[in-house]
Amino acid sequence: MAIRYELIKTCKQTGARLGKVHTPHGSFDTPMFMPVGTLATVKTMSPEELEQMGASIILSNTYHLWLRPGEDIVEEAGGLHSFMNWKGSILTDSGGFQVFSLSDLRQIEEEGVHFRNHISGEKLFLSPERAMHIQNSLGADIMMAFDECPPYPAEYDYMKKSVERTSRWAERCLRGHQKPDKQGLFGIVQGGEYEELRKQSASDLVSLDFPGYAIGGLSVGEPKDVMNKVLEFTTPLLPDQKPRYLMGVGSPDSLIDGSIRGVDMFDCVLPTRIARNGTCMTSQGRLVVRNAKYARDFTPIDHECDCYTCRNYSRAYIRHLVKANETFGFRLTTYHNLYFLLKLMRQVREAIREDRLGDFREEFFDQYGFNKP
Ligand code: PRF
Ligand code: ZN
Repeated sequence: MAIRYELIKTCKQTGARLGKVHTPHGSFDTPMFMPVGTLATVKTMSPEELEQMGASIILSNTYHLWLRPGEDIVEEAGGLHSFMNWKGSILTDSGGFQVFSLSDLRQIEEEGVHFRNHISGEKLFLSPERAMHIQNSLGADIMMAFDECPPYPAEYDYMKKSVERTSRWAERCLRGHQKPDKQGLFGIVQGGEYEELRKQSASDLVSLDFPGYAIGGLSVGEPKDVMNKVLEFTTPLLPDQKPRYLMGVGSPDSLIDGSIRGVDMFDCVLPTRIARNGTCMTSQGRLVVRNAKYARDFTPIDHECDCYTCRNYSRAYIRHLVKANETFGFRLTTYHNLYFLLKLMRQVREAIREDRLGDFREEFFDQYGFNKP
């Protein structure tokens, strides 16, 4: 088995899990946030910088690397780790979600999905077998099953058909996976907001015995309380001894609320994407550094932060760089945002260890401004 999960303890105050995931490229502590490196790079960051800020696992995308440069080139380089010079763990998403969110003219059939390349317009086809073949070539430590992530809201009858197809696809993924000793394949629970369908999906996938499980189909436009409810009834359906990954979620409040509901892994483009338009996450809430009020503000982005950016540069300087479209400005905001979330997860783990994640949540939400009316 390529992936092993070690449950260290649960928080007495909240039930959140402290654990460790062991992969062929090292171990990482959970709950953990995974920076997103869609095209085999976490935009503007070097692997050394990622390592220095405390990242131990990053995410990349089957769909994008298949289209360019092509998985055969990555394989010829010796796999994604050596291609991009990242020594830590890597997880690749299967392409399912990206096909649904990026391409037009898609047509879903039992066999797979027909769609058009979002760059060239060329006609393409992705199936469970192809997604496995590509991910085996990329060689990430964790690969994801090929699933359908329906939009929110979706009718119960459509969702039921979709969940059943996703379960059949999951079985095909397991059969198509060529390197189970080197790469762990996670199943993805779907079912939207419907408890019955989440139950069906989880029970189908758990019976297939994946080394880990993801919860998909959330953060697709539903209100936060819906996401929290779905997590509350979904995580107890998953085995205690396997890691759980909530896909595409990375706002600070959701990282805490997901951890409280038993989630171990998260990823999101949010910190890196907003950094590139000059928005920073801080202990006092979001800060838009482009704002005129920072023109003569020579204090750091976040006075509570000890990252490279905050130790060395001012809001005024970063504002100037970002407004002038200088690459270094985007590097500084990206570094800070990723550091902020990785540090938040360290604090979450520490709070679980000390059985006080509920108290930590209250303090953090008060400061960040989530508790304001
Ligand atoms: N499925 C896959 N990738 C995903 C999702 C999903 O449901 C989501 C949903 N937020 C993000 N990324 N395969
Ligand atoms: Zn900082």
